[in-house]
Amino acid sequence: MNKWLFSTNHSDIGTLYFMFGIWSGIVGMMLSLIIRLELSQPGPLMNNDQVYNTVVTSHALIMIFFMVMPIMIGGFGNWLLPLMIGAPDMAFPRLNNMSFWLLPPSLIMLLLSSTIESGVGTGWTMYPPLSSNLAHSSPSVDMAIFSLHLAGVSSILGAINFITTVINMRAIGMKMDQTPLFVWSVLITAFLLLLSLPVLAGAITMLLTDRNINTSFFDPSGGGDPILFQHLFWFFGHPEVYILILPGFGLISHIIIQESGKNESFGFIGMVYAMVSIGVLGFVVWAHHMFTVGMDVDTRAYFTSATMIIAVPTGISVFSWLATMHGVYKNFNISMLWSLGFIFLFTIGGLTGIILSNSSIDVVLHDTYYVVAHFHYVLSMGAVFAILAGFIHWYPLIMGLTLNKKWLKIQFMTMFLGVNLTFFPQHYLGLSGMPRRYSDYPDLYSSWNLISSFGSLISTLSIMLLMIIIWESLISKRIVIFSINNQSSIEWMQLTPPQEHSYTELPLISK
Ligand code: HAS
Ligand code: CU
Repeated sequence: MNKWLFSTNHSDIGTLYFMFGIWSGIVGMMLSLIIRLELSQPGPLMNNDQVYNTVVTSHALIMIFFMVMPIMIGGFGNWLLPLMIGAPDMAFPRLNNMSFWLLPPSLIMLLLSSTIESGVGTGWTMYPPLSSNLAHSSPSVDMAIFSLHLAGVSSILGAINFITTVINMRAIGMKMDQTPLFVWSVLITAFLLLLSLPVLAGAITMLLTDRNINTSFFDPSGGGDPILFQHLFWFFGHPEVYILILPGFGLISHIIIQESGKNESFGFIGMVYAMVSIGVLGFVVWAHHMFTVGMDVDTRAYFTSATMIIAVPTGISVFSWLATMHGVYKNFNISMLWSLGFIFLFTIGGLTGIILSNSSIDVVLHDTYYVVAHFHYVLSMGAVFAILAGFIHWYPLIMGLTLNKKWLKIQFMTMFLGVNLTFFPQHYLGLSGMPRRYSDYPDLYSSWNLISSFGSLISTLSIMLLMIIIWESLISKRIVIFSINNQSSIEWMQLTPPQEHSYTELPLISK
């Protein structure tokens, strides 16, 4: 008990983050099933639009703040970053413990917010006036705000910890241009967190005071402006989407380098500059989420152009991954399959992003399912594929056990099929005008919605298969031992323990 509650050890805290993220991921997945069930055919299912919107809001917030961020930054960051820079632990181990333990109360508050009247039906963007006290009069929105405060404090403290660790605790002689790409990606992500989260905290605190103590930051009748909230939110919100993907870039780079048998990425420095540019540019494009608020034409032209420029560094990353793979003709293993899936599907999501960045097109597509398709290609198939690639790739390091390869291949195939069936039709729904955050639709949209819901069932079954694969590995106890080869990459070989009790005695050389 004390080992986990008071842990100051980076890998134990990383394990806590993993377990927390996986648990939240299951909750988020169940919420998504409720959404797809409601939308599987026209007509009402739960017959309550406020509750439907609450489900949508919780799904988004849980997936973003309690699944992707804890697993990528908290889980992989804590496990891998100190190992990769040769540090004994994080710079502030007790702060690390606090970062993690702020999350469970935050998640509990978010879940409890749904039990007050009919919950937070605002969408994860929480725009006033919908989130103000007239449209949401119960304390549920206040609960969600406090939940985000806690999650924000947790992330800011984590970011301070990662930045300090990378700057001060690298092995002697390790210059920044010798620091691995995953470490770079987490460092850049930490800066994005540090600069963007306080703005979100400010915005939701202003919303809190508007709701409770009669300020009018976002209320025109008191001289305020609801558009101000959108600016503040998206000044956080757009960097946030790169926070969700950049650590994934780092994970994918490492997997591709290692599985291609190379020593380093094609264009290492280019990759670093690309990730830094994505991070910097990410702060000056936020209004592409607000093209419909009535902007003048020059502002629209600026935000369209600035947004499109991000395709350049992102393209540099994509082509560097492909170039790193060049010349490798061997059977692809499972983590490589996930990486290839990542590159292909993330690129599709990126290209629809470029389409949306055109302000005149976005006026038509904004708040339709086209946007939903775009961000699920970069998130459900970008961020989640990177997580699964990393999880399968480093599972032997983290658990000391191996997974069943044949089942993993089946699981990849079903997941690939499932997510594409779910989200590709949503492009068509969006292009023909189906709005997001609605619980019902005209018969016209039936077929694609049915296919989409069917796809979500396949993905869910695929994730359940992954849980069975993990369970199988835990009970079969196929132990691995590690050795460092002459190119200083870690290799492992598999041992089947002769007796049940002997497995814990084996030392893991690599740690
Ligand atoms: Fe996005 C909305 C534009 C990347 C996530 N995005 C969202 C939302 C989320 C999200 C969650 O401009 C919805 C938020 C909400 O709830 O309302 N996005 C972009 C652009 C990129 C981009 C230009 N998004 C991401 C990533 C995400 C993410 C990464 C998370 C992981 N996004 C938008 C816009 C909206 C938007 C609009 C608002 C829509 C609306 O109306 O609400 C870029 O970073 C993508 C760059 C990547 C590529 C692929 C690889 C590049 C190659 C180089 C060659 C390509 C070229 C382009 C030269 C481009 C291979 C040529 C163009 C062709 C069409 C062929
Ligand atoms: Cu954006």
